[in-house]
Amino acid sequence: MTITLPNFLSPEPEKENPAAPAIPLPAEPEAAITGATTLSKAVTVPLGEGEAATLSQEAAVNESEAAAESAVAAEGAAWVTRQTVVAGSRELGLYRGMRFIRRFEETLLGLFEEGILNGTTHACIGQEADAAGVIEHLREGDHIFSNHRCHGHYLAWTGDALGLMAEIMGKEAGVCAGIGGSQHICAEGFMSNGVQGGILPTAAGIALAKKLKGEDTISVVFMGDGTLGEGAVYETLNMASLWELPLLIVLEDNEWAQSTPVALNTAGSMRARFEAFGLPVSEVESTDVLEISSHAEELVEAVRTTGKTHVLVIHTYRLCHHSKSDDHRPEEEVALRWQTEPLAVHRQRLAEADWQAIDASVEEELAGIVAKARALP
Ligand SMILES: Cc1ncc(C[n+]2csc(CCOP(=O)(O)OP(=O)(O)O)c2C)c(N)n1
Ligand SMILES: [Mg+2]
Repeated sequence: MTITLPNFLSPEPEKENPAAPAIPLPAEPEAAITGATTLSKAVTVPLGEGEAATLSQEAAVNESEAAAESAVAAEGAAWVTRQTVVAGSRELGLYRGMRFIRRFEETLLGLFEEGILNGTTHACIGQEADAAGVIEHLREGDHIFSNHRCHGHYLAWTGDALGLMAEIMGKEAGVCAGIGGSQHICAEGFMSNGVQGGILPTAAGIALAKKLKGEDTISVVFMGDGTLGEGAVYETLNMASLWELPLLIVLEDNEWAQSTPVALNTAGSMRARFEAFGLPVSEVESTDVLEISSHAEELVEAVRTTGKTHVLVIHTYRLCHHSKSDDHRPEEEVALRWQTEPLAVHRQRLAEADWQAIDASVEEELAGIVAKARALP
């Protein structure tokens, strides 16, 4: 079996024909499968059938498409954001992105029970707003590094749900030919690894490469609270600060590291650990995608313009078990946190008919993806 992985470092920016109004969407992964859904490239996703009551769908979609193109053209920017716009609305787009991640993972857990997945899997149920809120500010040429809990980050970045599903099923058409599984994904601008802390030096290395190449792209790494216990993290913080690397560290503090609560695992202040290395820290305790997004927007911009490392600490909560059936947390604690789960929080600002239409369209799309992935050799 020949495995060809995508070139991890983006190619040199296109220099020919600078006048062309090019909007360079990311290249399709080499093992691309037709039908893969794009969730969060700069695209518009129409709502499913039946929602026309509240939105003039086609008009809105056309409007948002035109707006996205003209904004890019007006700035002359050779990039677009990863923001998904559904029926002309960023807020609906964010909801769809999070809903898709949620249902993708719930579906995965069901498939795991069937015994048709390769290896293990860790869901980010409850943390979808982190992926959606941060990644909407990233753009072509940036690089994302993730960990064992990477599906949300991957889907928000690439939208390649079929590639990921096939990968976790161990199919050759998967994004890494079926050998990376749930935790070890390598795609254009994306890498995840299950070795706790191991991705931080890698993310810093890519940030250094960007700096040396004089790019204005950034490297973003997602890590968990329990990973603050890894020594490689602190070596990375030291170098990132000394060398002024264009790196955004996103710490998703979900209060638990597998079976250990943060209070038994992490002494002192998380913020102070980063500040000890002279790194600016922004902290948010929220499951509201818009609140997280506004912090992320500021920090992404700060990293991009100063070229220096910044840290975003998001205090959140994991609503599922650590992996498949391992949960050591008090039931009352988990039940309380379901009351502020990100989809419910964001739904409050949406019209019911709109989010219901999105839910229906996500179900339809996911069913198609699962069917296609099952049928793959
Ligand atoms: C070096 C290393 N040690 C142990 C593990 C096993 N392990 C996988 S996830 C995990 C807990 C991670 O906790 P945290 O960083 O808080 O991330 P979360 O699972 O909460 O998202 C552990 C101990 C590992 N993957 N790598
Ligand atoms: Mg944790």
